[in-house]
Amino acid sequence: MHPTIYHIPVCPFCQRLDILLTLKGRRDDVAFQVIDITQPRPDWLLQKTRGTTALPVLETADGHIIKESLVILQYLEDIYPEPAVAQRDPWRRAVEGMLTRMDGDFFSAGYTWLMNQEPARRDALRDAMLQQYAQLNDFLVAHAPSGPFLFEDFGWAETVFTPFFQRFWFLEYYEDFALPDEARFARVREWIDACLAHPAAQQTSKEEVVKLYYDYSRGVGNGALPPGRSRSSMALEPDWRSRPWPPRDKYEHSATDAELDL
Ligand code: GAZ
Repeated sequence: MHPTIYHIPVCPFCQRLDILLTLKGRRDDVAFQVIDITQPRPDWLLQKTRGTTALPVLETADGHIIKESLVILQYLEDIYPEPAVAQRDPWRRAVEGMLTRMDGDFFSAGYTWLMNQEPARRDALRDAMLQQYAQLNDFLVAHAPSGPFLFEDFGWAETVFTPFFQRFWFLEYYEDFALPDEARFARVREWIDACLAHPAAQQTSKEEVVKLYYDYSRGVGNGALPPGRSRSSMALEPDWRSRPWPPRDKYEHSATDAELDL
C-alpha cells in the first residue's frame, strides 16, 4: 500500500507535496487522486476528513488521515528521509522555519489583491504586496546574502513558497503587477527566479494559473460561481489548454461562460 494524496489541480498547497516528492525522487511512491473543487465533496472523502473540505489531505498506507500541507510535508520528509529536503541542523532548521512562517501573510496579500473588486483599493493593496516582498528580501539578506536559495539547494522554504510565486503570475496578468527593479527587492527577485527555474517545480504554468484563477480575479474563490455563470473557471472540463486567455479588465467587465469557452 502507498500513501494517497487527495488534491486539487492548481492548488498551491497541494503543489508543495508534489515538489517535495519530486525532489526526493518519490513522486511515483504516492498515489495522487484529483478532487474536482467545483463539485460538492464526495461523501467517502468527507467521512475520511470528518467533514472538513480543505485539501490537500494525505491518507497514510495504514489508513490514517493527515490534513494541512505543512504537516503533510513533514510526514513525507519523515517517511522518506533521503535525500533530506528539510535542514537537519537545529539552527538552520529554525531559519527555514522562520521563513516558512512568513507564508501566510504573503499568500493573503496576493490573494486579497487578486480578489479585490474596488479600483480605489488597488494602490494600497499593491503597497501591501510590495511590503511582503520587502520583508522576504530583508530576511534573505540577513540569512542568505549570497543566494540564490536560502541554503545550498532548493529546499524546504523553496518548496513552501514556489507555488505562491507561480500563482502570483495572476497579479501580472490581472493587476499589471511587476516587482519593481529596485535594490530593496534584488535579493528576493534572485530567489524567486531561481525557484521558478527549478526542475522540481514545473507542475504548472502562467497560462494555467491565469485561466483557472479568472473567477478569483472577479472576487469568487474556491470553485464557487460568479453571478450569471454556470461553470467555474476552476472546472476540469473543458481543459484549460483549449480555452481562450480571459479578459484582463477585471474591474470593468465580467466574462460569460461563452466568452471563457466554459
Ligand atoms: N492551510 C491549508 C493547507 O493545507 O496548507 C490550506 C488548504 C486550502 O486552503 N485548500 C483549498 C481548498 O481545499 C484549496 S487552495 N479549498 C476548498 C475548501 O473547501 O476549503 C485559499 C484561501 C483564499 C484564496 C485561495 C485559497 C486557495 O482566501 O488557493 O483561503 C484559505 C485554496 C482568499
